[in-house]
Amino acid sequence: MLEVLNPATEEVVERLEPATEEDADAAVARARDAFPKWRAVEPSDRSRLLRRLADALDSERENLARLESQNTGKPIGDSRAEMEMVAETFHYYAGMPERLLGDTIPVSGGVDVTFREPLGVVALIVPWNFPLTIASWKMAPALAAGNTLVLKPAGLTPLTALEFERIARDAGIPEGVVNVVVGPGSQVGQRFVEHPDVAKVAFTGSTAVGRKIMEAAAGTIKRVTLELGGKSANVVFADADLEEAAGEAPIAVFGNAGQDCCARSRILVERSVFDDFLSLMQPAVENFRVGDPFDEATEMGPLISAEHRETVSSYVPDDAPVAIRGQAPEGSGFWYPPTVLAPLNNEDRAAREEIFGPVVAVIPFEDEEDAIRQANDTIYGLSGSIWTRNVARALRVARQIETGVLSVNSNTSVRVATPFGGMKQSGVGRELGPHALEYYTEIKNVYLATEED
Ligand code: TAP
Repeated sequence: MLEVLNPATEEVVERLEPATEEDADAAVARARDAFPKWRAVEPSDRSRLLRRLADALDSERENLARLESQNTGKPIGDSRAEMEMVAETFHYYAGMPERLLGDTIPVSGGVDVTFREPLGVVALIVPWNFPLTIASWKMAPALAAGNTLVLKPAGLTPLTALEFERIARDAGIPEGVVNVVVGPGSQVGQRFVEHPDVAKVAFTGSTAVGRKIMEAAAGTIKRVTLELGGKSANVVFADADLEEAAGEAPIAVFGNAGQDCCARSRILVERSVFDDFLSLMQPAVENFRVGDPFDEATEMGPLISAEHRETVSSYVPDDAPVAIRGQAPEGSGFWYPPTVLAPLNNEDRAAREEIFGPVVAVIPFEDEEDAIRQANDTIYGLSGSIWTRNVARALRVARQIETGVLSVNSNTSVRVATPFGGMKQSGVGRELGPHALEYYTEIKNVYLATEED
């Protein structure tokens, strides 16, 4: 029996029978049967159904947010913002079925046109850190393009995905189009990746599992998109608004208790302002409000599990240079305090590996060239920030940092209308914006001869 916990209290909130490989096969069969009917739904009708689903998600936002906070321990304010994004994502892609445009290409002797065809059954495998949000980034474009889907949430956080399946059914999405299967990744997830009737796998999770998925998908030449780990740099130049950069830096890495692929977990600071930056950051870290996810003032909840807390702690051995430490509750719950390690070297383990917890490495740099070199000295390339008042430098540096998304004088990474995804070992493909549709469709070229023989 799968016991679903509340990580803030360690209480069991739900017991579920985990699915088996046979259940995975049955879900793929339902999705395969539903595919010809779903792709044949007129684009305007598919739009209408997705809009109805988006409206239903809007009206269930509070219910979903409370469930997400209970299952992940994230602050209720964060969950509300996430559920707003889930509904917005469906509203955005509801407009897409009638906008899947093709080309007309000038050729001799006839007419040449392209179509964007759906792929078929797509398997979506998602992690526990933003359970329904990341699932929505995959489900909405997949459905808008005419695919049917099987969704495997993480075993630790299946509750909002199951609720989503009910909401989709009630909103009139036809039987078999959306299939949620809760079971272990090594069985259910693996089965989806190898299944001959699955056309594509869209995965978000660790780089280690991403590698396995890419390998296993080779057997059936499946399309694969991967959103993987990160070790993003927050680059602070001496000419930045230091107070703002230092005040914002904690939320950029302690938000979601650091369990965020976009966490700015390396702060690179120009050496001439290194000490000033740390002094300015200190009160923001010490006052970071860690505690009850249902207290409206809370900024950070617990980690997801006891096992994960062990992993995070291993990056802060007794002799680690802890420069600043925040507060965390004691007693039940998988708590860990916000922790700043400084000064660190970019070669140190805590600066190289994705910790996925509230631990940040602060590293000095000498000049622009050194900042770019250190920012790029990682296997990852997902997100990052640049803090400077010099616009020309901001653009120059942004073009040279090897990441899929970057922000200047801001910590944001994700918007519904803009492409999101990683370079290097942070992944393959893009989610969100119109770009995501490229990854849920295949281009078909049709030539029609018009000249008489
Ligand atoms: P993983 O351990 O990689 O798990 C992700 C999902 O894959 C879970 O549903 C898991 O199932 C499943 N899975 C595990 N082994 C599998 C296999 N052999 N075949 C198919 N599926 C398998 O990641 P996590 O610990 O949940 O999440 C943290 C990681 O996700 C971090 O590295 C983080 O950076 C990354 N992440 C990346 C992004 C983006 S957008 N780049 C966003 C969020 C998170 P079970 O857990 O149920 O067994």
